[in-house]
Formats: sequence, structure tokens, C-alpha cells
Amino acid sequence: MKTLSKADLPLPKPRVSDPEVLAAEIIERLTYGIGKDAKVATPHDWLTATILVVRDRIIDKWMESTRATYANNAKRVYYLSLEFLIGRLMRDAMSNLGLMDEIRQALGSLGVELDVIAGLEPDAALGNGGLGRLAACFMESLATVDIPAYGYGIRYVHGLFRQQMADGWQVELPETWLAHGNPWEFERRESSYEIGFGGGVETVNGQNEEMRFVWKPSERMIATAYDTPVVGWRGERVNTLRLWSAQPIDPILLDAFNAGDHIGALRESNKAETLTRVLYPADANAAGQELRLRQEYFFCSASLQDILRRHLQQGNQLSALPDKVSIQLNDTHPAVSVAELMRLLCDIHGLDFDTAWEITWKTFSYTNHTLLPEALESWPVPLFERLLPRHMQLVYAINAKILVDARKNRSFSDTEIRHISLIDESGDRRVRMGNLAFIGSHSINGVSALHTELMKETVFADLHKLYPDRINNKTNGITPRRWLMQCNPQLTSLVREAIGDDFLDDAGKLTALDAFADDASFQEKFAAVKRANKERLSNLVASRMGIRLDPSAMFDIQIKRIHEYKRQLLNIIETVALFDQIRSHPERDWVPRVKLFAGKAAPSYHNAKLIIKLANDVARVVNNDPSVRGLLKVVFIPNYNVSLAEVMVPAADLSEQISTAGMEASGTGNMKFALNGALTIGTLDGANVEMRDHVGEENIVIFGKTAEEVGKARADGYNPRATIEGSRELSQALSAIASGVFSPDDRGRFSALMNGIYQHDWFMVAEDFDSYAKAQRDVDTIWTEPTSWYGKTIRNTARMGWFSSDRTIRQYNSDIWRA
Ligand code: B1H
Repeated sequence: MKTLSKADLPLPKPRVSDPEVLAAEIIERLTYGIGKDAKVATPHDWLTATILVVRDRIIDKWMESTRATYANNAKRVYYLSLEFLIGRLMRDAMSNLGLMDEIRQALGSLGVELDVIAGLEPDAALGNGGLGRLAACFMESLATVDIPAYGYGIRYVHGLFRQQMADGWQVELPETWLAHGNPWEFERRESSYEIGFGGGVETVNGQNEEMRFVWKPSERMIATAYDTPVVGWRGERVNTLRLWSAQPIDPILLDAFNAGDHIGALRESNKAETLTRVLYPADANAAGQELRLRQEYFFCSASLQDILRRHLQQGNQLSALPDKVSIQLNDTHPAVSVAELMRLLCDIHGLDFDTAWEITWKTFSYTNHTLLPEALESWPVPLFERLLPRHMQLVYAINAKILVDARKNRSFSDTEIRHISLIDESGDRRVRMGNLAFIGSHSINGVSALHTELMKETVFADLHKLYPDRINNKTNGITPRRWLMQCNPQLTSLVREAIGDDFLDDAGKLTALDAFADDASFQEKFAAVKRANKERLSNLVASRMGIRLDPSAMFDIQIKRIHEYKRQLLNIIETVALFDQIRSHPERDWVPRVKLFAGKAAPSYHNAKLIIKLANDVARVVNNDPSVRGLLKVVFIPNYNVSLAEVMVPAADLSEQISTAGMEASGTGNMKFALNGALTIGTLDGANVEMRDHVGEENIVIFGKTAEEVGKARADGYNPRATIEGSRELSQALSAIASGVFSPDDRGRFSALMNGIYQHDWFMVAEDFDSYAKAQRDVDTIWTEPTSWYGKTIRNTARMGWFSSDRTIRQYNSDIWRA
């Protein structure tokens, strides 16, 4: 055979996807890829073989997408995030490639059931909650709307902990998603970068006698890339999620080993591997440890080196960076990137400070996800300086430039200057990562209309005054592929029968369903789908927990991280009040309800863990009381994750979105439920406000104080005791819980928790209680009139298309990235 030139190398034959070919390939992979005889293959082997066959179909498109981006020298978008809460990938990939039925048939012909092996795929839980899940939805939408994009993050060996219940208490266990290997990822040894920490900065003279800075780190390690393909809808585009893993420069120090120091020989190696071992389970609470700052810097430095290498390799000038590259910072977690890009441009590529600065802020944009003060990251100056001495210098230099300008040209006051500064001088000196991200970006966005307005008025008021054109809103969204088509195939089919296939490519087209909202036969089918989804959830609860649910009862669901501001406590207290009412008024027509909860608490968040225990204690008492006559059931399902959400969301009749107004930046669970035909009970908080605008106020149940009223009540020194004494139902429920009715084994267990409501009630549980309880009875009334109920819930599905993350991504692109 003669040798071919590179240009003439043949491409592999395009893959065929009829069931017979697929079945043959699955057997091939099982045999030659995994080394297993089909006769003895385990379900896991079948899963891996199937993924490898699906993966082949992705790779063709992946290479095509990458080739085209290189050829066009197109602008690329980089999404930097410490979290990607992906969940399972196989169903997503098959469905987006349009291979679901073919693979099902292929496996069926081999005697393997798709749903069984799909259930074995571990969840990639590299995130805490909404912020991480948003990043995953965005990755899918970026590919769907055909934007050349890369996600950058960390390949944690252990994702978010597994939650187990021990006597109703949360216990955290390590999660091991990589235990069976990960067939989705490709290790890219050739894409490795050196990352430094510590040491000092030396000055040398540059070519033109100018002063140059050279950082000499005392510690170094290697970042190695692992790539996962992300398939867009209909498989038109495949983007890359690139996750970094830390490796030692020398796997073992042989000198030390040979001298008998066996532990010392591995110290470097352990130190590197520790860095990317675990995800911080913080969520809306800054994780303030040194290892976290190391994780942040590690992945930012690797990502920026990679981005610059790609940019230069394409033959671009550094000055063209903002035209060819947009870097979106997902919250402040990657904010150290601003200083790192400055270091790379000045110290490695020799640009002067002012030129580098202009390139930097034009390249970055930043998304803020919370106003909670405890979530705003800041690092003690001594720690920052010890770990990143050169970056500390650059932070001071950036600060000087901004503050001098603010003082000289814009006559800011001392107080305003103090708020704008990158250094918080109010206590021990700290580097403010929010200010660094803001100042280093040309666009700063909030995640719902209300949240964005509050950003301007509160945390960033002074920076907003300095840069009035930078803050903008991008209301969050969810991908309708995972959160409708995949998790609710029956509803998807029903909608297709009614309005055709247009909505599959444009969720906005769901509005055509409005015409069917009052159609009796459509309502009946819609109800039947909901019923089937409730039966599926009931089966899950029966098999995991041994609890029987009645699918004809109203399924009332609150699933999200456990946090005081999200007010699971308000829901539980109202449940206790309802329990009292059902027993005292057996003559009334109570609507049978199942109250479902799921969610994880940060391991160090005492009150959140106590709230989980309370939910379980209340469940035990309520579920075992015969006088309830099956009218109320309470269930806390352990180990909430993406896969569990995919079963719970389609099964909800009522969606609980009841945060203290002004505190939930957006919420995205709220959107998933409404899209799947649930009614929302909620406050005017986050994206709930815009959901009301879209579905219509008659199709959502709103209660409680507004953000403005909450602010005013707090400022006026609101007195919860008076409120509690004014509500019989509330005071009875609180004293029952406080006195140990639900905790006979430890009567004082919840007294401090209840006392917090009497004393300060920061989250306005008491203040909103009556309004919430009344809203719940309004929900009951709607439920008793099925045509009204389904009219409203169908209109929710019809009008939620706007909340597709495709719309969100298009807005980011037209206003910020312009890729
Ligand atoms: C959100 C976080 C968050 N906001 C710190 N902030 C973290 C903060 O590990 N940490 O240190 C982790 C996560 N997460 C959520 O973002 C908001 O609470 C939701 O309202 C919003 O929908 C979501 C996506 O924008």
C-alpha cells in the first residue's frame, strides 16, 4: 500500500443507524471494546457498549462542528463554571440524535431493555443546584442554537454527596460516579498546562528597558483536559465540555522513595490529586477554604492558557481577543480569571498594562446569581497574597486605576470609593471577588428581571453608578429537550397530536396549545398523562421507601436545596396546620393531598439539616394517624438529584415556589414544573414574576409580601410575635412543633428553630403564613373543579415556551457575545 499525505487521509465510513446495524455494533463493542462475551455480559456492560455505539454517531458531528469553527475562524464562547450539574447523558444524546426508537429496538432484539440499562447510568452531579444545572442547560442550548462554545470546569472525582437518611437525619456519603469508568469522556494528555501556586515575584528588565515581572511559584502541578461532547437538538452541532483534572508533575519522587521516605515520595502527587477530588457542597454559601481558592485558580489558569493557545494557533493577534473570544463567568467562582488573563497578557506575552486591561474587560462578562451576603465571595488578603502573589499585585494595580478614575473624573465620595474598591477594608482585609468580576467585565447580568433591578439597588449600587451601561438582565431558562421531551414523553406525544411538531424546534410555538385548554377531550387526555406520571412516581416511592401513595390525590411538591430563604419550613408548618384542621373538622370536604419534599442541605448548615429532620418527623406522625383518613400524606424522598427530578417534575399537580420575596435570584425548578402542567403556588420572587406575566395571573396562585414590602417590614423592625398571636392556626402549629408533638423522643429538638420565628423571623415565615394558608385553600377550590384545574394547567404548558434556555442563550448572544 502506498502512503497517503495528511490531506488525503480517508474519513471513516459514516455510521448507519438502523436497528439491525446498531444491534450488530453493540455486540462488536461488547466483544472487542469491553472484552465481554455477550452470554455473560452484565447490564453494566450492555450500558457501556450502547453508550459507545451512540458515541460514535456523536463523534462524526463533533469533528464536523470543530472543523467548521476552525475553518471560519469564528468567534467562540467560553462558559467558565465551577459547576455543571449534568445528570445522565445517554437518553439526552439518543433523543437529540433521534436514535431513541432504533436503539430501543436494537437492544430489544438482543434481549436487553433500554429503560433498565438507562437506569444504571450514574448521574454526573458536578454541581450543587440551580447554578450548576443552569450551566448544563446552557451547554445543551449553545449546541442547539449553533454557537461554537466550550464549557470549562473541573472533573471532580466525587460530585455532590449522596444523601442518606438515618432516623430522619441527613447523612452524607461520598458519591462515586466514575466507579465504572466514564465512556463519555476523552482524556487529552496533549492538552496539559502547568499551574503554579505560592512563591514570589521577581522583576527583570524587558527588551526596551521596561520593568517586567516574573512569577516564580514554589508549587507546580499539571492540569489535564477531559473532553465530553455535548449534543444539540437534532444533532446539528456538537460542542465540547472540557473538564480539568490535576496531576503531579512527578508522579513519585524516586529519590525520596529510594531513601526510604515512602510517604514523602508521594506527597506532591497526593497534593495535586486532592485538588480536583471533591466538589464543595456549598450552594448559596461561599466555601471559604484555601482548597477552594486553589480549585478556582487551577481551573481558570488552565482554561485561559488553553483559550489563548487556541486563539494564537488560529493566527489571531492578541489585540483581536475580544473579537474572537467571549468568556462568560458563571458567578464569582471563576473571577480570579480577570487577574490571570492580565498576568498572561502582561508577563507571558509582554503587553503593557493598559493594553492588556482593555483586552481583558472587553473579553469577560459576568453573571451574578445571588444577592445573599453570605454567598458573596471574598478572600483574606494574606491568603490571596501567599497563594497568588503576582495576582495580588495585579489586583492592586487594577484597583488603583479604577479608584483614581472614580475619584478624579467622576467625583465619587469616600463612602462610594470604599464600596467600589477591590479590597474590603471594613474588617480583616479581603479581596472582593464580586467587584473584581464586575470591574473586569463589559457586561454584568442578573438572572431574572426582579433580581437584576435589586442588583442595581443593593450590592452593586455604587459600581452601577460608575458604569451605568453594564448591568443587564438575562432571565434564566431550561432546556425543553431534557425537561419536557425526555422526562415527559407522554405529554410530548399528546402535544404533538394536538398542534404538530413545530414546538420541538421552537418552544415558543407551544402557545398553539392554548386553543385546546378548554377542550373537554384534550383535558381528559392531559389528565390521563398526568395520572400516568403520578403512578410512575408512586411506584418509585413504593419501591424505595415502602410508602403507598394514592395517585388520585393532589401531588404537591417542593424540591430544591434546603435553605431557610426557600422556606420549606413555611410549607411544613402549613402542613401541620392542615393536619390539625383535618382532625378537628372531619365534616369538611378536604382535598386529599400528598406533600412531597426532596433536597439536600449543605453539610455544615445546621438549621437546614434540622428542617429535613422536621419534615421526616412530621411525615412519621401524620402518616400513622388514623384520624387523617388518608387525606394527607407527607413524604421526604432521599437523595434528590437530576434523575429523581426527571420523575418528580412530570408528576406534580402543584409546584411550591415560596421563597421570601427578593431572595431567590430566579429559580429554574419553577419553570420545569409549569412547563409540565403543574399549577404554581408562589411568591412574587425571582422568575415567578415573569412566569405570572406569561401564563396570566389567573393561571398561577400568588401570595405573600412583595420584595418591597419585605424590605420595608425589615427596616421598620417588624414584630413577628404580634403576627403569630394574631393567627390561631399559626400559633397552634408553632407550639405543637416547639413542644415536641412531632419529636416525643426529644421534645426540645425544634424549640430553637421555632424560637427563631418568634424572635426575628428574618425570612417572614410568620408574616406570610396566613396569606399562604389561604392560597392553599384557593388551590383546593380550583382542584375540586377539574375543568378549571386543567384549563389552567394546560395554559401553563402552552405559555411556558418563552422560558426555554434557547431563548436565554439567543439573548446572551445578541446582547453580549455576538458570536
Ligand atoms: C444560585 C448560587 C451558588 N445562586 C455559591 N448562587 C455556591 C452560590 O458553592 N458555592 O459557593 C454555589 C451556588 N446558586 C442559584 O442560581 C440561585 O439561588 C437560583 O435562584 C438561580 O435560579 C440559579 C441559577 O441562576
